[in-house]
Amino acid sequence: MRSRMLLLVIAVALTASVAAGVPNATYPVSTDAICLMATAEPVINATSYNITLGITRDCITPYGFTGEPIDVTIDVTDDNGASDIATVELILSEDASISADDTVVPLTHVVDVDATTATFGATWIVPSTSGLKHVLVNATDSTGLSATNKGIEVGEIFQNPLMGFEVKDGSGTALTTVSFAASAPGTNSVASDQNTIQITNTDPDGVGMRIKVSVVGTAMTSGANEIPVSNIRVDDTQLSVTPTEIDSTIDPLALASHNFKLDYPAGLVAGTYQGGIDFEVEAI
Ligand SMILES: [Ca+2]
Ligand SMILES: [Ca+2]
Repeated sequence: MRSRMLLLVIAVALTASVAAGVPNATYPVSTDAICLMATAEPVINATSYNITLGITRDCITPYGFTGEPIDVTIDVTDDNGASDIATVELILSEDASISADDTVVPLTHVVDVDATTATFGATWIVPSTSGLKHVLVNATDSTGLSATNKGIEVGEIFQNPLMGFEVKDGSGTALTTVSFAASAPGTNSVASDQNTIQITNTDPDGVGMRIKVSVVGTAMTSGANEIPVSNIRVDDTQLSVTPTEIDSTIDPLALASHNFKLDYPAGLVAGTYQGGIDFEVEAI
């Protein structure tokens, strides 16, 4: 103890001797402080929730089909610092509360927003199950504290919604046949007896699904004779043996009207000609 005191005195004496002979002197002293912050729970910033469908679609409820990716991000704040946030999870639940049968999607750190907030995200692949899922969020920090608003619902996702449509004839009966009035060879633009054909997008799950409609046709044959498929038109679009789009968009619960027409080829042999048409409907 005595020797340490002695060393101190020598040190001060040396400092004083360096300052001697100059008009200004600096005497450095270090500072320190410990800021004690109470342990704080994470807070989920529900309004920051963002969902991006792998296949962009207009919709009321975000939806996807099996195998499609859906990207989600959300911000979480912790007053102990963004690095104190330990886990962030998306919980997909049939009801509005967290339970054992829910699907848990771990989110990973994407970027720090500021000292206390970070963005977390994941790409989730739509599984083969169907139905509406509530999207809940949970977060914990390094001390195991759960978010103050653990389980908050930030949105909904519909997995594999039903696509629904009706094809009816002009009198509102389900369409089974498209027939054309008996005509002489070379008669063009013979309207179908079933016009105007009506296609309704029924959107059974109410997700706001829009649909696109294409038609595939076959030649109409009578024995060895045929009317080429390209002689059939929907509105002004010639059909073919591959899908031909006849309606690029039918809004949910909307009805679209289309007219089938046939050009009887010149020189066609008399007979009853039969073929087939498939309506192909796709969610867009
Ligand atoms: Ca904390
Ligand atoms: Ca649940």
